[in-house]
Amino acid sequence: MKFDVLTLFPEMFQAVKESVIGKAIEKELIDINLINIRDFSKDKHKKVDDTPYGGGAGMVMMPDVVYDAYCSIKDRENAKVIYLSPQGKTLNQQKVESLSKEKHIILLCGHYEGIDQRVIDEIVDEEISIGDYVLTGGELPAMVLIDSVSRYIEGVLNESSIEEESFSKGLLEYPQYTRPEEFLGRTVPDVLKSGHHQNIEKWRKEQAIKITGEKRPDLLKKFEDAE
Ligand code: 4FV
Repeated sequence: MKFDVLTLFPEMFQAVKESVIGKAIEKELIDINLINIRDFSKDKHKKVDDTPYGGGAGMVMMPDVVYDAYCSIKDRENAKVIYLSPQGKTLNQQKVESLSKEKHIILLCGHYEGIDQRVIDEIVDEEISIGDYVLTGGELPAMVLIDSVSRYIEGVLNESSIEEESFSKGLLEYPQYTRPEEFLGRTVPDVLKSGHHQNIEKWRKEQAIKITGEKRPDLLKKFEDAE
């Protein structure tokens, strides 16, 4: 999986190059290529934004600078171009799983009040939001997408952990425990120490349904409707 990222703050992406994703990059299972949009400003002051037509607060990213940065990406035609914005469909596990089947994704990160609509209309295939709140830029949403999608790439995680994890079955995760056996007077549920795998499986499913019902009844309804 190849990610090309169009951003004004490439240094922010160091965060996504740690731990599991970092190892996946080393193993060349995923490739993250960062393109600094400011490098494509023809202005001597490297200007990338300007005041909005029609007035109003804030600045807007200029279409030509963004477009030139986009045109620097080889084989961009076969890539899926995603603009991270509050106007997009909200990212969820199903969307993550379907994106993980793409070979090449280009992520466009906005800043300020956003990007001139004309370049969005010209190059963007899909808008995705990570939630109904306003951030200072699209970089964090882009990293959320890279992290969540990369976990589905063959070899990034061991198979079982993907199958097992929450949301992939539509339910929240069951509670987890590890040593020490006693902590602040709190113990581990006996069934988990029983070695009886069917009983453990049964307890975990019951817990996942109970917790989903308590914390996300909307998800439980979807799960039961799908059952
Ligand atoms: C956002 C979100 C988000 C809006 C203006 C960047 C900011 C600024 N992106 N999910 N929520 N973007 O708030 O994806 O340009």
